[in-house]
Amino acid sequence: GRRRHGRDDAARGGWSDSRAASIGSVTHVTDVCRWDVPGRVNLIGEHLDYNGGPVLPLAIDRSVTVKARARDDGAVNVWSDLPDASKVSFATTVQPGDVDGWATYVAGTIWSLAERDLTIPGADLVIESRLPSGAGLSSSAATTCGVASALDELFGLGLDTAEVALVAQRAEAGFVGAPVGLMDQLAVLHGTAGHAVLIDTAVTPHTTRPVALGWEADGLVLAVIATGAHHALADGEYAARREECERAAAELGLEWLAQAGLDATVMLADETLKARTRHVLTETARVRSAVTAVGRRAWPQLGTILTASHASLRDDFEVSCPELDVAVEAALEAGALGARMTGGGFGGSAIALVEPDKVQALRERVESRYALHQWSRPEVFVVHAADGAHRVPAPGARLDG
Ligand code: GAF
Repeated sequence: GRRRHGRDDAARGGWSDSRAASIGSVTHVTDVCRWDVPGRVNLIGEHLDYNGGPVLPLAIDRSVTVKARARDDGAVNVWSDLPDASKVSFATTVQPGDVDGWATYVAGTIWSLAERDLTIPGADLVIESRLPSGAGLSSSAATTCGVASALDELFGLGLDTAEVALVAQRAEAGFVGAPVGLMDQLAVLHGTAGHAVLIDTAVTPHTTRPVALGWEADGLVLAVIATGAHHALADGEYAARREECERAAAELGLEWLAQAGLDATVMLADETLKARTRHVLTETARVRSAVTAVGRRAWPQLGTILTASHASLRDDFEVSCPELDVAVEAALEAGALGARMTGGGFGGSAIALVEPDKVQALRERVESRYALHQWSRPEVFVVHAADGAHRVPAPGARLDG
């Protein structure tokens, strides 16, 4: 990978027992380290990362910082600056179900490393977040990738970026219980300032390519509308969508649903599977059109594509909710070129491509529509495409190389 985690290749080797053993004897390269990992918004390509389709997320300029210090007593202590979060402690041999709440993502990452025979000797961790949590901006991927990156550096685990992403994904799937794809992890690891990350999820390992975003030079910004809504059904429904897509692909005799031809919907009898497949196929086409529109700086066209994506997620994939629909409608009424929900759905955030001098009108419009419904006040802010995960020199840290 472009960015090496831990030590150089000579010190790496495979996932061998001998390496696991060397971790037990604490061959760490630093005592203290600090990693900064951004959140993400997905520009387009929703619910495609587990269907072998293309996705186009960007890392944003709001991040999670993970500070880590090595221990050698088999204990992990975690502090966070989240409101009401008190210190959480557990053993490095933590198992699913042992920890709940905000620290699940941290414990899950340590469990996920152990599942790879990388049981750490112990750590003190501090998680500081400038990402609204539960806003669908991937504070979870930022946390899991940040913890994995920091522990990799502390103990010289030799993980490359692709392995960090897999460790983080397994933490969510096997410990937290959300069977997510790899989009969020790859976005927060591979993002670069001013670019989105085009990810091809049809190939293993997924390939990534930066796509330059020129809208700011042309007088536009990307606004986020954090709805504040988080519908409890989200996790069960996410797994249900995955399962429906797998069923549709199996009926069509395909490995990935995104590979289906345009006639696929005709070949499926079940109306629900037809609609899910229609979303996957039209969304796949929209990602390709969006990449072309971005390349040509055809912003009104990009806006139209974003709004069409929302309609498809609302009507065919059925993962939107009233708060997201109203946010999108209000953004369009305020003059946005396009708007859509972003991320898994059932709450979280919407994005809108809009002129900077219309952002305030957009905010007011969304707020007044929300007030009418007696929903809590949404947060509207502009985001810029930012660099992915990176280490920050920590004061007092002994850094090698
Ligand atoms: C969530 C998941 F974590 C991603 O993997 C992706 O499937 C997304 O929902 C939907 O596009 O963010």
